[in-house]
Amino acid sequence: MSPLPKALLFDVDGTLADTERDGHRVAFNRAFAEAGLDWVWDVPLYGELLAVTGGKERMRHYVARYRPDYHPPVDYDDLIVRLHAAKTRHYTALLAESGIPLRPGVRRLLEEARRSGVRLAIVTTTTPANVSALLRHALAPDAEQWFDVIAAGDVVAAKKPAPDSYHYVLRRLGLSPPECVAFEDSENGLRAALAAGLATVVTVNEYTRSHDFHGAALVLDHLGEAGRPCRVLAGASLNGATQIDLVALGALLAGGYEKERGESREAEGQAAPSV
Ligand code: XBP
Ligand code: MG
Repeated sequence: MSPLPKALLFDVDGTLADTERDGHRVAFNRAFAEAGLDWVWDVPLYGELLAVTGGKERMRHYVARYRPDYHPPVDYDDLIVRLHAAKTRHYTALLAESGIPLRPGVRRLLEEARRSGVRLAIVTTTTPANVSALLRHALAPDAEQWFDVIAAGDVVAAKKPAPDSYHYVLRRLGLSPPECVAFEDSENGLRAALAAGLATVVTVNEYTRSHDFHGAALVLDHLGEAGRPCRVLAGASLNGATQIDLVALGALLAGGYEKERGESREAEGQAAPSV
């Protein structure tokens, strides 16, 4: 059997839980309404806005790209900060009230990793308070302690698709890329993880299904759990397995992934190694 990975690095929004459409988007709209702004982010528009990571950056992008009619006030920078703080308040309240469940297989894999001594980390562009709220409400009251490192929000200046947050986490863990597996749901996230040299498993969602996931070790509908088999959309064959576990991830790392990934950059569409 191949050695198990030493750590699993998880993105949050879209990967641990489907938080964007019914969580972040709703919270942004509540913050805008509260501030008396006529900014309304419907479901399709929000899909376009997700191209920009980070809530503050996303609001600025919306104004620049979609609202030529809006004349920013002199204290525009402060306004963005205030709106973002209000949005965080609404988002965390929403998680506490209605909750957003973890995606299939997430709890199973996290629990398996803990039992097996495989370390866990979070690598996200979302605000730290949002991560705490999601972990507490969807996973367990003490779930923040499950993770050795939580890199969130402005911990690095350059957000995904820059690899900086992954570099930060690898440094803090004291591990090298071939010892770890990253989990992402979006093209921006995948680019960040690949640029840090990490084997990456992508679980798509409604917003990211049509993204370009070239270079991913595996692209799945979800991680799979009992009674809910996962489906491989691209990449390694699972040889009949119906869920991603540590043995499958160890095999993925041992399968000459680095070599294959280098080659696959030249040969568009090349299959990743067989798990
Ligand atoms: C998702 C994001 C975040 C959230 C909003 O990041 O891009 O910006 O949509 O969060 P990831 P904030 O998938 O890497 O977790 O408003 O707190 O920035
Ligand atoms: Mg994501």
